[in-house]
Amino acid sequence: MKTVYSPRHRLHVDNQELNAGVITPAFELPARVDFILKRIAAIGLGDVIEATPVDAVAAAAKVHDASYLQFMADFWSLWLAEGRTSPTMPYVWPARGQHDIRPEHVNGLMGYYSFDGGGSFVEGTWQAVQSAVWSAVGAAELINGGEKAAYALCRPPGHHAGSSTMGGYCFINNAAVAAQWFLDHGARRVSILDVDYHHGNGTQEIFYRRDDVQTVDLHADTRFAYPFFSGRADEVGEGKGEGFALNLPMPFGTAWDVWGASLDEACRAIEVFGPDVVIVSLGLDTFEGDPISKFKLKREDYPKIGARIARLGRPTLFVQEGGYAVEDIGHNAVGVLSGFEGN
Ligand code: SP5
Ligand code: ZN
Repeated sequence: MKTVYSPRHRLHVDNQELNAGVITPAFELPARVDFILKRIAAIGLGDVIEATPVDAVAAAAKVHDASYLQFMADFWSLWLAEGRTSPTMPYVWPARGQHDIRPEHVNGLMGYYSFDGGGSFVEGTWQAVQSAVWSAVGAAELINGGEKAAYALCRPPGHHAGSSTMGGYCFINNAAVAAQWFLDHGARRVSILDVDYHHGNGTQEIFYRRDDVQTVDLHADTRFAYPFFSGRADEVGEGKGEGFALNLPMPFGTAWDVWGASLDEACRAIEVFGPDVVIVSLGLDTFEGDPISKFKLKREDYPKIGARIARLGRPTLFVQEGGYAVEDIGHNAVGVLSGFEGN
């Protein structure tokens, strides 16, 4: 399987996050990509191709609001204009009883275009974000060119990014951009299978009223786990999208017995939908050693994920999402991919 990635991901670095009342370095680090690339080379998974620049804004504008993309493009100059150069994150949001009105000042705009403080910006963030779209589109092109599968090693990740909101380390929803790209290049139906520990709230929101993209999501029960405000089992889509969203929440402590059974249920729903392409939002934060998550998957479980997805028998695009056990992420991510390939 070929991998597409851009070294520009590295420009998104030295981010911070607010964790239990304390500002700490973000868990989402450039080294995640290094460990994955190292493992790809170690097992000889296949070629690693540097992503070719494409018009990321044009591709993203098909699933995101233009004003949201413009805000992210402008962010660093707005920040500099305030005399600031340090990494930043949003800190104020419109909540119940307030109004959905767009402020003018950059501090307010950050909140307007986010749902949490995870949209942490540094000088190179927007360049890195665009390069992740290059990777997603480049890998999708490989599949349309006849590859049975491809891996978009995107960073920053994307599945929490909604049509006009960043958060959860995500800015542009790479998997959603790829899904729309496939639809615009011959596919009639696309399934997005999200195996990240966290509910892919952004992906679900983008496609919630649509019947051409099915979203299937395995995640920690959001009554107790981030992102808290979506991902319940009774969220099934709306309007003509009703029946095209499937949520499979699981309790803290879930290990392969239960998780694997949910994956099987997810795959059966995908078989019923009958997509032309499957996109896997590939998070590895289900791992027992993940520092921010509470599932118990083991290293040997990851190839089984790939093998089950392969049995769908569809062209498959893997898009990198979360996973914060940095030294294990290579084994776990590449475990899924090699399991898919049957070795
Ligand atoms: C793409 C992705 O996986 N995003 C995850 C974003 C999670 N952000 C909030 C997590 C807060 C977890 N706090 C854990 C503290 C551990 N000491
Ligand atoms: Zn996650």
